[in-house]
This record gives sequence, structure tokens and C-alpha cells, in this order.
Amino acid sequence: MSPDHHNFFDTFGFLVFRQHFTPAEMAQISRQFDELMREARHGAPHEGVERQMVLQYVERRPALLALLEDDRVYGVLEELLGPGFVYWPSDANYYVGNTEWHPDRHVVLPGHQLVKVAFYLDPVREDSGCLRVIPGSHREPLWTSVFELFHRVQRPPVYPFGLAGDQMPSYPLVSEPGDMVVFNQRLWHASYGGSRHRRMCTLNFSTRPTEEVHFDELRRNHESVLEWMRTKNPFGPADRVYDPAFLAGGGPRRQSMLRPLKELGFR
Ligand SMILES: O=C(O)CCC(=O)C(=O)O
Repeated sequence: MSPDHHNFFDTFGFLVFRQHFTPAEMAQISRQFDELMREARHGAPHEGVERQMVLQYVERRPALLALLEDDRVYGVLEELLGPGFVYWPSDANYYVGNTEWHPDRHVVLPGHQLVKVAFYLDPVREDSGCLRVIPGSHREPLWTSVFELFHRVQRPPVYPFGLAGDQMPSYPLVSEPGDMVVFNQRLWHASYGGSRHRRMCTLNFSTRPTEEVHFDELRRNHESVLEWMRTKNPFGPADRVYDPAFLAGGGPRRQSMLRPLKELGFR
């Protein structure tokens, strides 16, 4: 990555790597994603009524797991987050219809960044469900200025700025299978006009935790994923987030991104 890439990411909060994976690789990823999601639905079709999500899915299929240590993912993350970056639980999804404006994280922890790497497995355009972002909204002053957007998700919705959600000034991250979308989790994002079966999987990572507040954030997230595993895991209630083989295995890259989790005693 060039200094321009870094400056762009710091300033606008996102990067898109076009045709980062080949059609043959995407076909395999797509097939394994579909199999996994069907297994999680116990063979039933996806009805397109509500979002289907599987948390911590990567270890369930080899092509998905391989993404973690692939140069095209690992290398980008190492450049953006620095050495010793950390793995966070990730999700595989069928999104249904619109996603209203939100950031994934609210907290500002100086020196600490959380990023999401997203793969859309179908073509998505501005009006067919691609991620729309408000460039630069991961930073002040824009972050607080657009907070009014949260009212949009009330029932009935309240439209701030005199604009409906899909009229908000934003940048569409149109995506074809093979593209890799990376964004800062504080960036305000949404999606409009997409199908009721929008396939997307993510990988999440943060900079290496160095201060107690960073560790607290990791612990809080772990607790909430653990609660989901206990109560909503489609594969059955589990009293752990990670498969022990996932925590123990992989090469030095996987082990490096898991080390802080293991030191914290996460399971
Ligand atoms: O693609 C979408 O509908 C929304 C994705 C999203 O909100 C996210 O990944 O945090």
C-alpha cells in the first residue's frame, strides 16, 4: 500500500480493493458460504424475511478460514493496523432489504482502530444494496454531526436533515464478487434497495491492545458474542466462541492475531 492509500483510509475511513480475488477463488468461497449458511438453517431455504447471521463462521469452511492468513488480507491489515493486530469474531450474513445508517462502534479509543473487511458475494450497486458510506464520518466533527441519523431507526422513523435515509449525501461502495471492502468501524454506513438475500461475509480486526481500555473493549465484545453463542447459535447452544482447533491451529499469522485473545483466556 502506498502513502496515498494510508492517507485515503485515515481521511475517508474506507478502501476498496478491486478484483482482489479471482473468479475461481470467489466461486469456491461462495459455494462454501452457501453450504455453511444452509447447514445453519438446517437445510431450510432462506425465506428473505429476516437477516440470517452466523457469528464466528470462518473455522467452519477451509476456503473461508484461509482468508485470514492470505497475503491479500493479512498484508493489508498489517499495513493498516501495524504488527500484532488482533482478530475479532466475524460474521457471515444474508441481509434482507435496507440497513439504516449506523456506525458499528461508538467508542473512541485513542491509538486503537477497529476495521471490518467485507466481501459481498453478489454484485451490489448504489440502488441494489451496496454499502453507502459518509466519507470522513469516522472522525470528528462529522461523526457527532451526523448522530441525528440514529433517529431514522425509530418507529415511526424520524428523518433528520429533511432527508430520507436513501437521500443522505454518501458515497456508494459498489462491489463485484472478488472486490474487498475495508472500512473503519466508526464510519457511518447504510445500504438501500438491496435484495432480500444479500450475501456478505466479514472479518474484523483491531490494532494491538496496549491499554486497559483496549482490553476492556475486547472483553466486552467477547462477552456479547459469547452470550449470542449461548442463546442464538444456529448450530446449538455453545459455551464458547471459538473452536479449540481454531485457537490452537493455523500458521504464525493466525497465532499472532489470536495471541492476545488466548492471553485473556477467551475460549
Ligand atoms: O450490507 C449491509 O446491509 C450492511 C452491512 C453493515 O452494516 C455492516 O457490515 O456493518
